[in-house]
Parts: sequence; C-alpha cells; structure tokens
Amino acid sequence: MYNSSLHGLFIFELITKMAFVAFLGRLLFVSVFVLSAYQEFNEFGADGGPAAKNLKPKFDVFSKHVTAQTGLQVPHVDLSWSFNLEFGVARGASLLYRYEEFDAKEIVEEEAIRRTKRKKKKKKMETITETINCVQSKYDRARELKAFDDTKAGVKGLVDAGIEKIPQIFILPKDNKTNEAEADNFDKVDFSIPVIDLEGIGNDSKLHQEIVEKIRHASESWGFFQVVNHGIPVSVLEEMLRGVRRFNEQDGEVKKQFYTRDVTRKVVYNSNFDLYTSPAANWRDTFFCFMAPNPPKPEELPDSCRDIQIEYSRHVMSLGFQLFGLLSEALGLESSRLIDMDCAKGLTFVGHYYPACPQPELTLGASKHTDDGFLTVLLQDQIGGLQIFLENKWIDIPPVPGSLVINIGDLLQASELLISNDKFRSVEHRVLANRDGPRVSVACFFSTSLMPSLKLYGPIQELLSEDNPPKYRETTVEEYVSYSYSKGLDGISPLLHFKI
Ligand SMILES: O=C(O)CCC(=O)C(=O)O
Repeated sequence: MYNSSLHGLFIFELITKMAFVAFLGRLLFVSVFVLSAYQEFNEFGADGGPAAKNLKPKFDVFSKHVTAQTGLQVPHVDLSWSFNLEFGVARGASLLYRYEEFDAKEIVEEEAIRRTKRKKKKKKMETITETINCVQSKYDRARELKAFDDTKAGVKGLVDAGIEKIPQIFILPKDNKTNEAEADNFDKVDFSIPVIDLEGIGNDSKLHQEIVEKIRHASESWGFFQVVNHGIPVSVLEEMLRGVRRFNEQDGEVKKQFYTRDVTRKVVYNSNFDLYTSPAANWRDTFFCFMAPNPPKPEELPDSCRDIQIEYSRHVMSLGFQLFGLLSEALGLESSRLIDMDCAKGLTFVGHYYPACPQPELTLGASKHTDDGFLTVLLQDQIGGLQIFLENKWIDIPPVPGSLVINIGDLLQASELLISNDKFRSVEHRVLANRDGPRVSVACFFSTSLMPSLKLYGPIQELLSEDNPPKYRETTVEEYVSYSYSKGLDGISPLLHFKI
C-alpha cells in the first residue's frame, strides 16, 4: 500500500513535471513565433498598409478554418499599424495551430518560401529604384551629351582637363559585359587572323594563285586578314600615324574650326558620329573626309597632316585596286569584276584618336560594329585593342609592324553588290579603351558613302543558284550608308534591314 501510493505519487510527480516541461516548451515555441511574426510584420509592413492588406484575407481564411476544426472563435485581429503586436500573437497562434495539424518540416519549408518571397520583393523594390535613377540619369544624359559636344574639344579635352573618373555618358550599360569578363573566357593561343605576304605576287603565277587562295579562305572564314609587303613604304605608314596624332594634339582653338556634325563639310572632326543615338559614347575622337572620287582641294585639308593624307590615300587606292582584283578571283570571277562594279570608286579617310582612359574597363574605344563599305584598309599603331567577334569570342588583332589590316565590309558580304551573297564575311569588331594611349589608327573605307548614287547593288548573278538564292534586296550605297549612319554603333548589323 505504502509502496503503491509512493509509486502513484512518483508517477503523478513525473506527469506533472512532464506537463510543466511541455508547457514551457510550448511557451518558448509560441514566444519564438510571436517574436518572429512580430519582426516579420514590421519588416514586411515597413512600407505601409499594403502588406497588412495582403495578410488580412489570409488571416480570415485561417480563423474560419480554426473555428470549423475546433469550434473556437479566433479573436478579431485589427491589422492597423498600432496593433501589429496583436497580429504577431495571432500569427504565433496560427503557426502553433498549424504546427499541431501538420508537421514542423512543412512549416519550416513554408517559412523559407515566405522569406524568399520577401527577398524577391526587396530586390524588386531595388530594381524599381534603379530604374528611377536610370530615368533620372537619362534626363541628365541629354544635357551632359550636349555640354560635352559644346566643348568641341572631344575626349582629348576631358583628358587634358585631368579627369580621373570618366563621365557617365561613356559608361557602358550594366548588361554589357565588361572588357575583362569577355577577354577572360578566351584562349588567345588558338586564334590568330591570317597574315598574308604579298611579296612577289606580280612575278610568279603559282604564288599569285596561292595568295588568292589564302585571301579566299581568310575572307570566308575570318572576314579579316593582315597584309605585309603590300607596297606602301613603312615611312609613309609611320608619317600617316604621326599626322593623325599632330591633328589631334594641335592647338585646341585651331582644331575647333573643324568640329562639326555637318557631314557635307569637306573635313568633319568630332567625337562620336553617333553621340546622340548610341547607348554609350566611345572613348575616341575622329576626323574624316572623302578622298575619292572628288577629293577636297589640298588647302581644304588640315595643314597638320595634309601632305601625308594625300600621299597615303593615293597608296591605299592602288592597294585597293590590287585587293579587289584578288577578291574577284577568290570569288571565281574575272579579276576586274569588282572594280568594274565601282567597288574601288570611293574612298573615305577616317583618322581615329583614342586618348588614354583612366577607367578603361567601364567603356570602349569603339563599340561592336561591322563596316558598311565594300572593303576597309586599316592602319593601327602599336598600342593594340582592336578585336573581332568570331565563334562567340573576342579575338585580338595584334599590331604587326608594317602591316595593314584588311576587312570585308557589309556591301561586299551581301552584294550583284550585296555581292558575295554571304560567301565572304563582314565581321563584327570593336576597340578596347586603354590606359596607355593615345592609340591612333586610320581606317580607309572603300565606298562612295553618302555621295548621291543611283547604282543598285544586289547579289552577283553568277554566284546565285537554286541552292544559293539571293539573301538581300538591292540598294544603293547611299541608301545603305545613310541607314547605317543614322543607326549608329548600336551593335545590330544594318544588313538585317536589307535581308529578303
Ligand atoms: O581603330 C581601329 O582599330 C578600328 C576602327 C574601326 O573599326 C572603324 O573605323 O570602323
């Protein structure tokens, strides 16, 4: 009897203790949820009533559910700001109820989902704020572009003024990959554009044929190649680069006289021909003039580089004639065919100056683009930075002393002149900004450019067949270049506009 009552007492005490521990556990559990719910409500509702409004219907569903299951009335919860503690208690009760009905894992998972949703909402708010800032900065952008243009001093003017951070108008949009990110994924060892030696081409028919074959392969696969022993003396190349440098580094007041956006002027100097339309301005200044078929009078050219500009253009014209002959043969046509089609009739001389850039990773010297003429002959100095985009990779075109870079333009890719009907490739390229500048280059485009013209160009008949139908509609050089010029360097090929 004594033992059994002791035993009973022990069991009673044990049950009481267990009930107490269970009560403490539940109290702790409720407290944690009440606190977390309170904190959640404060965070979630920090922007005002909408969060509370969202929760109210959920709470109503919950309380109906509790009443249906238990017969108990859940007290009314006022979700206004002053009652968020009350809401916290109700939410704690809700969680507790659900903890009993379902299992803890499910609740924890639901809590995780809710947290993710909250994070997403926060991110969305950040995006909206960013968009507002962006709209704001676009507004400023128009003003900044105009202010920059009005200086008539170009990018060089900014560098001379000693800026250490580049102005916003030059900064690439966020979704553009930075220079480094894109350069990183490229194994430079595997890729290098062909360097073709033209030495002796006129004296040996076998060598001539080999060179035609190399040009065909390069034009079809790369759209770019370099030529050495091309007949233009190295002294002329060097003096041409010095001439462009002299033009840009001369007295600012003299240079300003050439600054214009009127492309009917004989010499046009400005920074970014597409300043007001491109997504981001390029870190370069440029001057250009049409050297064929109607060159300016010598006295209309800048005296800082007049003589060499005339001499260099003469050399480039004769190299162009030779190259169009070789390209015609490479297409399986008479060597005079492209010349007879006036591909070598016009020459636009463009001198680029890329000043040293304090933050080259944020901008570009020249945005991704294709050239809108038939063929380009490019002279670059030793700084480097020119890249072509092939097989989804940016590939460096390293400076080769004494060489010229040759690339196929849109009109030759596509063209009877959207000519080769995609046999040759007009390949996208760009120029990186650099800390070590200035970098100087001269691009000579074979094209009559904006000159009024009626001659229609479209795929060459002999290259067409049932398997190779025309891909482009006919156009004039003027129409094509005007379209390309108005678009600016926005990264989209103007050729797409002419596709059938
Ligand atoms: O400066 C360079 O190397 C390239 C220039 C260029 O791409 C262009 O003028 O279209």
